[in-house]
Amino acid sequence: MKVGIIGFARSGKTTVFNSLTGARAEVGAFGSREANLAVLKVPDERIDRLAEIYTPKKITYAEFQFVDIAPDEAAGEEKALSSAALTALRQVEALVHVVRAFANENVMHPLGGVDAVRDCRSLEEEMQIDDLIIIERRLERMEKENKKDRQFELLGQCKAHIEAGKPLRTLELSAQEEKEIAGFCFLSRKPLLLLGNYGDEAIGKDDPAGLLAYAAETGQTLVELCGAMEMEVSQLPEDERAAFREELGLGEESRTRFLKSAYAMLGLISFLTAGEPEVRAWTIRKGTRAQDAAGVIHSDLARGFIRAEVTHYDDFVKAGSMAKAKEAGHLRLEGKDYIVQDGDIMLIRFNV
Ligand SMILES: Nc1nc2c(ncn2[C@@H]2O[C@H](COP(=O)(O)OP(=O)(O)O)[C@@H](O)[C@H]2O)c(=O)[nH]1
Ligand SMILES: [Mg+2]
Repeated sequence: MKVGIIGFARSGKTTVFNSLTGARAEVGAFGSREANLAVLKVPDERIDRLAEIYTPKKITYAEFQFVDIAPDEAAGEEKALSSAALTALRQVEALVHVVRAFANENVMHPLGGVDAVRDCRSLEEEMQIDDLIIIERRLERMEKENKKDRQFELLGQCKAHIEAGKPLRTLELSAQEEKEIAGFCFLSRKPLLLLGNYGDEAIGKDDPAGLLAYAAETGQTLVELCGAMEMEVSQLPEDERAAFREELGLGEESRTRFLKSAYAMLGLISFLTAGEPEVRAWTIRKGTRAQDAAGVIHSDLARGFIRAEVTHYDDFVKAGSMAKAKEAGHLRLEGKDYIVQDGDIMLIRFNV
């Protein structure tokens, strides 16, 4: 899962990037030209337990890849997204908007004062305008070529939706229609998670920046955290973190809260594979067929799919071993249309 971190200059994008991934990218950086890239391994007790049982050569957790796009000085700061950023973001599967909600006189906000809800609306507008430009350009060309097919109609529908002030992610489309516009990689159609970046003065207060109300009104998901403090804690030795969190009143680890919200919002689940060579978690969307899940492991497995041998993790752990789970009748043979469930341990039989 590839996630792009977006937001206005100095909203704390790099700070949040560091606190979620444990990276040490330069904060307050202006001269950096390179995007920051890091991977967040998804903690998973099931993988830990399977690794104890199988003692595999390799253990692989599910991963979120984060990209914190480099600021573009030439582009100015009134906009959150430069044209270079807009292009880079087309490749990501989901967006995290880091919204500044902290006060700090030494850190200037590009739009003047701190106003978290205004920032949310402005950034939505930027993405929608960019999508609209792409749509209008295409529609114009189609008109010229007199190509008024289904896509023409569909793009017209997208245009009307944006002109009504709404992001494309709230437009209901059939799976077929979704496929037809996928190639445009519309930014306002990508799942977006709001990440409120609060100062320590916000701890214990109820919705100090109005973001919770905004998220409720727009049907979005909000994760609240104190970026600067989280980043400090994330850079402490692991065994000291819990005590500091407690002392600072930070609550549950921000990574865990972020991941829970992200999985729920994106409709993600994990299936597992286990053996001597590797114990591994694979991330898929809810509702994925066994054959498509096999394709996440390797395209050969999807192409030559015969069947999946499936044991649910809970049954496996209760039984104690795969042999015992099988004896107890917990090993199922499933065909290509089986809908994979969270925690399924899968062995794909294939032939190419
Ligand atoms: N007080 C406070 N300052 C923060 C917080 N998050 C970021 N900052 C400061 O804001 C400035 C910009 O942060 P940075 O992460 O580089 O923002 P970016 O431009 O969005 O990547 C830095 O000076 C940070 O120390 C926060 O939660 N509280
Ligand atoms: Mg930065």
